[in-house]
Amino acid sequence: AGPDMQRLFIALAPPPMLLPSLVTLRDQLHAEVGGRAMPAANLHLTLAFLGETPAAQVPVLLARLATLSRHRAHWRIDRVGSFKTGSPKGCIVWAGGPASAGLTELVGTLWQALREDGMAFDAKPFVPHVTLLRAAGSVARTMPPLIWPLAVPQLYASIATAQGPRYARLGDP
Ligand code: 2AM
Repeated sequence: AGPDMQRLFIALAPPPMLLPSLVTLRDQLHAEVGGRAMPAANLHLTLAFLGETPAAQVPVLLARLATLSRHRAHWRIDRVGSFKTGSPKGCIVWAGGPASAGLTELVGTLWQALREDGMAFDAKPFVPHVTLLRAAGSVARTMPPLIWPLAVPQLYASIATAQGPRYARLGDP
């Protein structure tokens, strides 16, 4: 990291209508399995993780994202689960569900655009999830579905603060 590098990722912010449901779910899970609750402003669905990236690439990324068309598709959150992190502190607890055809297409288009622009990103298979807790216990169950209308992906920078990372949306008016 350096002053000319930024920790970047591309994500969808939750539709405002879904945010209260996600926060309620987060709080229920927090009461069950503990850990650190993600602040509501940090909730997102990551589509591509770029990591430390030269700040000079930010305008290129914003211009590229502006060319992506709005998808008329949806994604369905129908379960909660957890990932082991390898740290002894516990799991990441998330809400998610299988990628819909529309979400798979959106991610495919985005990854192809990033490759055409020569952007480096983490190309591990896409597992759509919204992280709700960190350093928590494990959980796995289905839940009443939440329908998430897909929108245009946004560029985020992860900014370290004393209270933990804050995710800033770049290019917002
Ligand atoms: P996570 O919530 O499951 O940790 C910012 O760190 C966002 O990028 C988070 O949504 C994080 O997922 C995601 N991400 C994907 N790949 C990552 C990686 N290799 N390192 C860190 N975060 C990654």
